[in-house]
Amino acid sequence: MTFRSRAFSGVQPTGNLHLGNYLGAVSRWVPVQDQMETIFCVVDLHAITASFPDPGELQAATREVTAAYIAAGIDPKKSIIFNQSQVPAHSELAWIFNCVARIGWMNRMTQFKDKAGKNRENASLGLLAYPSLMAADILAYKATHVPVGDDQKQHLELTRDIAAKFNNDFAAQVKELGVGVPNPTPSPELPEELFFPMTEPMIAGPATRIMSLRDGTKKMSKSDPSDLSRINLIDDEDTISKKIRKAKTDPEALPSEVDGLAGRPEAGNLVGIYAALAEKTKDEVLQEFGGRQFSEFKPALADLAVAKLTPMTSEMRRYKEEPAEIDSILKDGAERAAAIAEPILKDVRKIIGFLDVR
Ligand code: AQP
Repeated sequence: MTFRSRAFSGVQPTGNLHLGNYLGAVSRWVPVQDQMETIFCVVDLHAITASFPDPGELQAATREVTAAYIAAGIDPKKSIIFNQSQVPAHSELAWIFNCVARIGWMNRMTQFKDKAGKNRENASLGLLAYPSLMAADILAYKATHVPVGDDQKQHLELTRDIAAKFNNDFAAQVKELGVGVPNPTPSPELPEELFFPMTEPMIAGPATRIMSLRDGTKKMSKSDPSDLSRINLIDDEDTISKKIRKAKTDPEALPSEVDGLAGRPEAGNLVGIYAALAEKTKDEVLQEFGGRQFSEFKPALADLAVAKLTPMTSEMRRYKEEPAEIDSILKDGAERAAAIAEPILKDVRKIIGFLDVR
């Protein structure tokens, strides 16, 4: 017996989805649907860790992110699509993982440091425990693969640390109950049988970290106060073109080889965006545009972005008029997700020794 190949990923329903979320995550999920079982979650429990959004806005954003998944090519028949709060296994396993993970591990997370800022004492406990909930999201399904952007690398390493500690701490019970799987890559650090897989990140391609259009050293992000820093998936043609026209650049022409992008973060970012949208490598893009000025490259990038993104935007607008359709997709997804997670949680309770009297 081996772990079944299964991918899990998600996006928070906080504000508008942007080009970084699309290129770094959602667009890359589409081909995975044909490679393995896929579960895509709208992670609303994560969306309350920084602060509680307005309830109506949280609901609207949950439907909007779901619409974006479908408009981007996630097929609700092939993939499970649901919102996290509807499957209690996430919260239950997260609590157990809070007791597996060490405070020191959490304190080292750079995303926590960034988001908590100087006022760490005042950040919610949920923000500190965010990576433990993320580990639960993945391992409640024993997911073997997680397609995400580069910024999630450290959280995925922590997921593996939690899985490794659980597998080691409970190795005897796992063996006794017969709920383990032979470790596919035997190592002295892990027992022969694993309960949780050692999940592999899927972080690849030219757009694993899309940067702000205003500052090539900062990640494109929903929480950047400047709307000009990002392209939102709901932006119309004119707005997309305007944002690309106004994007920060340098005075040099584009180089003919990727090495020439070193020390030019804004140029590197725009070439990366072009490459990802055109499904080409950065080298191929520079073969075409090397030696040309931004005054020529930016209009070509704007045309490409408009051609790629606006059909999706219209589809998202259509779904906005059909909230019942979205809700029924989420309901079906939550039932299918719970059917996978619940037996896994049942085993976890047995392994730990929670008395089952039901
Ligand atoms: N700039 C980015 N480039 C590539 N991938 C990105 N992702 C986010 N930003 C970029 C990927 O999108 C997925 C979901 O992200 P999330 O919604 O969980 O939240 P986030 O990473 O916190 O997104 P933001 O925009 O940066 O939100 P704020 O501003 O609230 O922090 C993940 O796979 C992520 O890698």
